[in-house]
Amino acid sequence: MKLISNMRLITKLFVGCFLVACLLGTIWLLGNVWAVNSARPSKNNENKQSNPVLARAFVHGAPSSGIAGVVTFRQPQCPGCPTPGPTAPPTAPGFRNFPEPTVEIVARINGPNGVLTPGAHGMHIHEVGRCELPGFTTAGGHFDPGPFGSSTPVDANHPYHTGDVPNLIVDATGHGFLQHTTSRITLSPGPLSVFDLDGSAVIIHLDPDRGITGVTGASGGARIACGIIELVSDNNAADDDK
Ligand SMILES: [Cu+2]
Repeated sequence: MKLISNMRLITKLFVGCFLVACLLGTIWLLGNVWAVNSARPSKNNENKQSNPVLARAFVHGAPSSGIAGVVTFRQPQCPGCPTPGPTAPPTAPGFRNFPEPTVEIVARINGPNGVLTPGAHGMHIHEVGRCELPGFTTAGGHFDPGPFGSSTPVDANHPYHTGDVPNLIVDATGHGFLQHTTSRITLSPGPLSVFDLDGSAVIIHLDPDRGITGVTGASGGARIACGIIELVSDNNAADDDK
């Protein structure tokens, strides 16, 4: 009789321990699932932080020139940039910091040998998104919203315009290439955005940009190709051009 009683007690203890172990295991499992889900950013946040802002310009010379190509612009989202807001001491209540995203520019421009000659060609972002012949003068001067803000005469603030970038380098077979990263412009809205009221354009020049101030023609001379900068809504479409 005593043996049976002991057996029942042992069985009860065993079942009790088993139930407690199951309960603790379930709590541990639920805790881990919650922790993993909390650490994973939601799909919306992920896209918001990783999707760059993209733009491109299809560049063409005069119809008979054979010059054509594309310039892509890529501005990573800037979650770490300072948020615009009052940061100055009380003596300057209007002062604000602006985010400083960078924009990667990749240009691939091709042309017949002898037209797009081997060597350096001035390339800039110009202040108006219009490319009309003859001479593409409708693109205006170099994009330069500030702080100096002087596109005319071009030599006065060159090579410090906001839209000044290094030369396009053309090889012996007529393939021109430039890769450059700048913090002078933005694709997103703001005081340095290339998407202001009249837009912006890329101009390729006949001669090299000598990168000096106050010398007429030193920024590249005649304009041989032009492309209007357009925002790209489909990220994949811009990737195809890279
Ligand atoms: Cu120019």
